[in-house]
Amino acid sequence: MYSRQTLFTRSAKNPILTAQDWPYPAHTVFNPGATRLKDGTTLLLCRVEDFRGISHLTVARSKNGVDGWEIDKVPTMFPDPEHRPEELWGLEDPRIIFMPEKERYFITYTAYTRSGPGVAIASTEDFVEFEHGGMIMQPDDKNAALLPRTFDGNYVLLHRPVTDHTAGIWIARSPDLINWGSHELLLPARRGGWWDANRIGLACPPIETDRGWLVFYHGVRSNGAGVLYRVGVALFELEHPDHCLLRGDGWVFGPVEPYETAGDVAYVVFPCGYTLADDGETLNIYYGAADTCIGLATTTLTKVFTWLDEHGSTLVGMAGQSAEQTDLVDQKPMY
Ligand code: BMA
Repeated sequence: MYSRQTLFTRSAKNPILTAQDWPYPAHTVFNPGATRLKDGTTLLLCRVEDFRGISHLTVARSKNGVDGWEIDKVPTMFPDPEHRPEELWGLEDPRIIFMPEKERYFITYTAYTRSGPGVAIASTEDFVEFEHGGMIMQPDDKNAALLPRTFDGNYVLLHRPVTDHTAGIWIARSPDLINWGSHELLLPARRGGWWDANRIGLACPPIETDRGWLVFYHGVRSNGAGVLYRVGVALFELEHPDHCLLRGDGWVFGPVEPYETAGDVAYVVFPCGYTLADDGETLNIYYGAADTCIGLATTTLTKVFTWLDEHGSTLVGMAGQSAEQTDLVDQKPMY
């Protein structure tokens, strides 16, 4: 049995990256997308906030994914509102996936437009040259990632529009990565006093495992002091990613350490990327801490599934369930 306290191990080097490590002036670095390149190098695409308050994205590479980071000397993806008006107020919170059939990495990121945040897409082979695909989801929308393959000829995107004052995770499909439709609510925020009531969003891109797509998501709790961002987990069917198999009840990771509880936005852990080690088991989660620096937390797939089997429910707050079902079931205490 794994408790929330032992499920993840924070790196002894945390925070693994801060603005002080940057080769050029930066206010904060946080919320990185992550991937492993073919040679095993860990690549983080970090959100860097400058002294205007506008964010861009910069690549950091490391052989072991923990230290020895080589950071691009200049911003890697910088807003270019003259050619891409959607990037007026910056680029934020990237998610990276590798699409084998296109042999390219796809990056979905928040483009901060005059009308609010929306989802934009870009692709690359080498994180040097990028092909920009423009906005794929209009404001207010964020926290999007593609699945790395097609289903019945369609690409699949998970994203988080704001609807009727709540925010949940939706699924959309596209034959060409340009036109998106067949929209469905995939995982709603719970209600009432839950840690993930009213506002949730995708954290890392979905992780393909033998048992299905493992989806880490963040839940936002508003309280008198501000907000509290924590991370939960759910599992979706491999061939039918719109079908939720299990949803964890409590959160699995939350702000505890000083660099997570103090900073520009206190009490925030915000993962946008993961890497899987060569053993196919060890899972590294890269996260923004307090909107100020970057942390690394490690677990294994076995630990997460053990936890999910113990704490997961098929009935709490899934799409298609009535309010009565979501409110009344599973009234067991959580430790
Ligand atoms: C969310 C996003 C994240 C940020 C978080 C906490 O809405 O904007 O970029 O880390 O809030 O401030």
